[in-house]
Amino acid sequence: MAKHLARMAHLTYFNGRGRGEIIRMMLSAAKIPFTETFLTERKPFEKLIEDGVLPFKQVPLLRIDDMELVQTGAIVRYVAKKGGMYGADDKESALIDMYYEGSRDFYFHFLTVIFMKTEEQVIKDARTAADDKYFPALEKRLKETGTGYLVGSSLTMADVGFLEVLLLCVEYGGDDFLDGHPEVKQYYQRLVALPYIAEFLKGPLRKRKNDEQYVTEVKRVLNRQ
Ligand SMILES: N[C@@H](CCC(=O)N[C@@H](CS)C(=O)NCC(=O)O)C(=O)O
Repeated sequence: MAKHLARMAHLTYFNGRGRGEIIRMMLSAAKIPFTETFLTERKPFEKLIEDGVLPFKQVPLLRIDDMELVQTGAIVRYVAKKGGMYGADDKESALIDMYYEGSRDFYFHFLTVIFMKTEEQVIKDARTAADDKYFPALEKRLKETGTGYLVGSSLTMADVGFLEVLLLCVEYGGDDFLDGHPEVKQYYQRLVALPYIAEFLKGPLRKRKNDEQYVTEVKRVLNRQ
């Protein structure tokens, strides 16, 4: 029992999605068990800074394999490597990075919902970006691979990155958000049906949409008005 717990990862972030959700999704896809600490007050955040575990005074923080990792991209890549989701060689890894980074640009539309933009603005901007850039890119790439995945023939961090955003497109924009893009819709439906993804999505690790309470907590922790 103790040995198992020692190997567990531990995520410190807010009790919401933000930059933490991709880490939760990746840990779940990599089948790495983890526990969480939610920052809801300023003091525990300051304590982490005083303890020297947040070099950039930022979260998320993932404790894993005797390391204290910050920077979402570094964390996601480490988990991807452990979970066999970072390609078979350097070229595949580079392509995975390329699509993953594209998914982050797309995701950025949703990151600040309620903090800086209304849901309506976010849906409108995401719709424009999806039609202009991201859905055509996904369609082209999925045709090229023909495997149902963006790189290679199994799930990688690039797919998890896009899945995170597609979930938000549907959640915020409605079930018909993907209707004009059958390949993207099929891709999305196949990914959400993967057993470990389906389990994550219906379980307690999946965090709720941004709401006023979440925004207030984050601002309190970060000392922002
Ligand atoms: N590049 C970093 C950005 C992390 C970041 O901005 N975290 C926010 C919370 S979502 C934070 O801790 N901000 C505090 C600050 O920048 O002072 C990453 O991707 O992890």
